[in-house]
Amino acid sequence: MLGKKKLLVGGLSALVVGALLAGCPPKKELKTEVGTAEVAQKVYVPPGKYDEFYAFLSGGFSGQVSVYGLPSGRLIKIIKVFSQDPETGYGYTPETKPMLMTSHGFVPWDDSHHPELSQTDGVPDGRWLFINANNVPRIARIDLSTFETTEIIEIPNSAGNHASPFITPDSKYVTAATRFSVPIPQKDVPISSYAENFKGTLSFIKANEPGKMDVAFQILVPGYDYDLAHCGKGPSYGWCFFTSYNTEQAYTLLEINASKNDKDYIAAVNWKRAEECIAQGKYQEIPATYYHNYYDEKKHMAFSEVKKSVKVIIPKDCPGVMYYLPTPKSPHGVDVSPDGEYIIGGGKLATVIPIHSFSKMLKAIEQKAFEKEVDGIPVLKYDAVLHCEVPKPCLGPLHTEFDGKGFAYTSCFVSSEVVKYDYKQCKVVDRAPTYYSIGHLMIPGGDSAKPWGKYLLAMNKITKDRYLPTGPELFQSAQLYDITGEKMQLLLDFATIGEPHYAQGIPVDIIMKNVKKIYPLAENEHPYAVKAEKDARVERKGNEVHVYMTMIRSHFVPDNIEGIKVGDTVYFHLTNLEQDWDIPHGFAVKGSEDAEILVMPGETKTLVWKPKAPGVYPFYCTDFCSALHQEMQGYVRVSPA
Ligand code: CUK
Ligand code: CUA
Repeated sequence: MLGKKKLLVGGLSALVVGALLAGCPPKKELKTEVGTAEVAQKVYVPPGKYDEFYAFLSGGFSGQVSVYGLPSGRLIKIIKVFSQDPETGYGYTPETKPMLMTSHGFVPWDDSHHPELSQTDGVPDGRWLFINANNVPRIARIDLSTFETTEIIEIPNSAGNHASPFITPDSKYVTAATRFSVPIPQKDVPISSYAENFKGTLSFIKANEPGKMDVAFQILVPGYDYDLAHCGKGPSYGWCFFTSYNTEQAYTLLEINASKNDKDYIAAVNWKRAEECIAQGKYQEIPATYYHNYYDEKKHMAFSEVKKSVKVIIPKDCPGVMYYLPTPKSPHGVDVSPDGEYIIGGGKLATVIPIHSFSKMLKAIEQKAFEKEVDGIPVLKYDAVLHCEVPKPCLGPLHTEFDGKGFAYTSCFVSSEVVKYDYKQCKVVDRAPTYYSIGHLMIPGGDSAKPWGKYLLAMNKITKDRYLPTGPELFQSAQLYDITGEKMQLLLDFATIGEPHYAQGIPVDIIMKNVKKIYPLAENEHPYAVKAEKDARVERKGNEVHVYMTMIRSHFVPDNIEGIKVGDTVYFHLTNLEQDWDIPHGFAVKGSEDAEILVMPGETKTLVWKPKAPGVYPFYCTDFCSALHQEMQGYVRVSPA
């Protein structure tokens, strides 16, 4: 069907594909499983009933996070993170604009790949969700009591923050790393001086105190490309693992030039050792400008602070801080089993799935089973750290999740399937096709110490014929599988927002018990809040006019505003006096160059407006809030300057 083989391998050179195809099992005919009443029942959530799991999917190039219920696949929320959102005013209002400040100025967009839930004792705890920005390296914290972004830290000395934000089991740190090696610190050099001038950094970001995210330290590493990460747990607590491809150090035509080496690396970083080196002063404090933005929930206002330097560890000054584990071949994902012992690499171009053993790694370090050293970083012997290679698993293995019952599930992009195997015995036990070309997969808790191994979500890169045609642009496709039986069973397709790379899932009760329903008006400390209609007013300060306005079903106070002149800047500060769940009011004024704003119960938000010509302009509530919503409106009169 679909000329599928051509479609899937189109991006790889014939040589590589030839090598890949040799030694792999014959691909079985892919066919859509026909829905049955039994399958339908497994995903049917009756009207008015809740799903079992929240699923948080990254928005990829939409820069946001989308929230779905599983197993229904119902979209229940879009969380605004790295992109402006005209629906609510996020990134437009003066209250939220500081969230998107960076050392490059105001950046209204990014590319978000990996959501990661906070953990306690290695188990997702539902307090926060972290997510990376790939383009301007940043990590955001989302507060899961409000589903709002409350903090964004920029990562200095980095480019392409991809191996991020993978978390330690106690939520002490989240990781960040350079996908693109660059001159560190940045300088103007020929690109051909890559080998000599380009470096990478692996960063550890303090994550366990809301409002206090910061770069704890960075490790300066050879100029490879660092792709993904996962941190150790249980016996491997204190370590994080990062895939490192392009050990060829190619800087042009990477498709060919970065695919030459038979093995690249997984970097094993001992962050406890790094902490010791920091405590002993074995680091360099180097100048670096980066932003930390945070949202004060009582002031309903974001603030930015600029940081000026960062602690950098040079591996040769801190022996034992990291090792390289040879790993075939251009590894993409790296995933750690729930018990913390097995480290699985997904070599995009590999014909096996290598599984490293953490205990063997420790032994190899003790016995100095080194193949060589790179910039003071020992490269361990492959055979000394390898638990096994899963033979002939699939084509193009990328990412792995676990079900907590001894099985690993790896996504395979090229052969477009999920392969299930016993990772201790290294034996494939099942495979299921995906439609089409899976990237990440997700099992709720599947990268934690305690997976809830009931469903598996495949996030596919190519949709093709899965939905009704919508012109050249198609949404991407997610597919839900039941993994409770011996064989995986496809249950459901649903469309996604942007390009979901990774996702996280968690039982709904863990989140639901903390969810807030309103912002208490009494606690509102916004400097322009008004808590009663009698305090609503208009104040002029030179060319600035501040309108302290209230909204409640179904009117604004004041609703007739005069005395505005062309050349003024008008600040409409709207406080929603409601204290009922799910009664937001909106505000839009004719001709505003900004978005509308949507104000939650008890919240204050500001719309800035610069009228350009005399006249009378209407404003209105944009959110249908009562039977008299259509009456919720007013006028502003603008006179000549
Ligand atoms: S990446 Cu997209 S499929 Cu950015 Cu984690 Cu692997
Ligand atoms: Cu308020 Cu519609």
